[in-house]
Amino acid sequence: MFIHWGLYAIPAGEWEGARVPDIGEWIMYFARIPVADYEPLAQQFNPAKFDAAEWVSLAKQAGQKYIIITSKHHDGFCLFDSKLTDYDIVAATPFGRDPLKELAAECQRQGIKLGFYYSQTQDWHHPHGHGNDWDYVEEEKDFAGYIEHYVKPQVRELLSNYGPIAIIWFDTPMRITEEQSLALLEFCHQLQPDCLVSGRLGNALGDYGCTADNLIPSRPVSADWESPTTMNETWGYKKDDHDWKSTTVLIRKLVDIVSKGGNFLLNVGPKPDGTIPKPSVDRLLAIGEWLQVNGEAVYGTEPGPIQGESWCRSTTKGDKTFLHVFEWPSDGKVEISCPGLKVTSAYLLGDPPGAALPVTSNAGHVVVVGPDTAPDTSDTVVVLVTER
Ligand code: FHN
Repeated sequence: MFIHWGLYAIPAGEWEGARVPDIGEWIMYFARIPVADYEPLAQQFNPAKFDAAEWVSLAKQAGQKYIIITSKHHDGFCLFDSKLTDYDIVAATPFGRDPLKELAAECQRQGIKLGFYYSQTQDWHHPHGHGNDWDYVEEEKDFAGYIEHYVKPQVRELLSNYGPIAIIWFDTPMRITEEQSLALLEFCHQLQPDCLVSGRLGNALGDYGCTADNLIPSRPVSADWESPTTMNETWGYKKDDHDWKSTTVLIRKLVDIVSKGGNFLLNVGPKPDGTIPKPSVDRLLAIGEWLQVNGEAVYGTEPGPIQGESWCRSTTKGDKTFLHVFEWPSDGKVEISCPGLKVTSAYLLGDPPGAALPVTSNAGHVVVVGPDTAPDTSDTVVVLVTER
C-alpha cells in the first residue's frame, strides 16, 4: 500500500475557487502557491478520524505486504516529528500527533512491513530545496548544504526513531549528483542495514528498480522491481477525481506485474480528516477477497513459462504453473501452446476449489476443460501440475 497524505489533501485539487489540473499533491507547484499562502494550511490539518490500526488492518485485508507512506513529499511538509523544522505535523498542526509513530507501532503489532517515502531533491518549502522558483531563485540555492544539513539529518530521524524500516522510498532525483546519491545510499545502509533504498534515489543507485508511474513492462524483468500505481488519476486526494479503475482492472494489473516478476505498489490518497476514500476501500477489500482464494498463485511466485498472450498470464512455484485466465473461452476449453510444458493434472483455485479438470498434454499443447462460463470474471486461476 502506497499512501500519499499531506497538506495537499485539504485543497484537494482546488485553489482560490479554481480547479488545478493534474495530480493533487502537486497543487502548490501547478498553482505556483507562495510558501506564505500554502504554509498556513497546516493550521487546518486536524485529521481527527485518523486511526493507524484501521489503515494497517485495511492493508492486511487487501493482502498487501508492505506500506510506504509519504514522510515528506515535494511540498516539504513533514508528516513526522522532526527536530529540523517546525513545518511538521506535531509542531505546526492542531492535530499535534505523529502518525508515522502510530503507524510504526501498528505495523509492528499487526506484522506488516513499513517504509517511508521521502522527497530528497524537490522541496518547495525549504529555501535551498529544488523546485520552487516562484519564492526563491534557483541559482542562489545551496543544494549541497540542503542535502547535508537537512535531508541527511531527517533521514537519520526516520531511520532511528521508528523501529525497523523496510524501505526508504526516494523519488524524483533530478539534480542530485552521483556523489550525493551514493552518500545517501551508504548513510541509509549504515543506519539500517536491512532497509532497502528505492531505485529513485538517482544516478542508477538503489537496491531495486522502479518503473515509471502506472507503467508495466511488456516482458518479465529478472531484477527486483516494483510498479507504483494509482487507483484513479492522482496520488494525493483530489475531491473531483472520480476516474476509478475497476477492481477487475486492478486485479489484472497485480497479476500482470507478478507474472513479470515485480511488486505492485498500489496507492491510496487519504482525505484531510484521516479517512481513506470509500472507492479505494471497496477496491482494496475486493482485491483482498480475490487474494484469499488465489493468493497461492501470486505470493512468492516467479514469472511463468507462458508469456506474451493477451488473454492470460502465468506464474509458477515449485511443480505448479498457475494459468491466470482473463478471457475465459466460451466453450470452457482452455488451450495453451508452451514447448516443454508437461501437465499431469489440473484444477481451479476458485469455484469449485481443487476439483480435478480433464486435461490433455501432448508435445507442449495443453488442453484443460473447465466450466462454460468464467468462474471468476476478473481472473480465473487454473493450476497446472507439471512434471519436473
Ligand atoms: O512527483 C511524484 C508524484 O507526486 C508521486 O509521488 C509519484 C509516485 O510514484 N512519484 C513522483 C512522480 O513520478
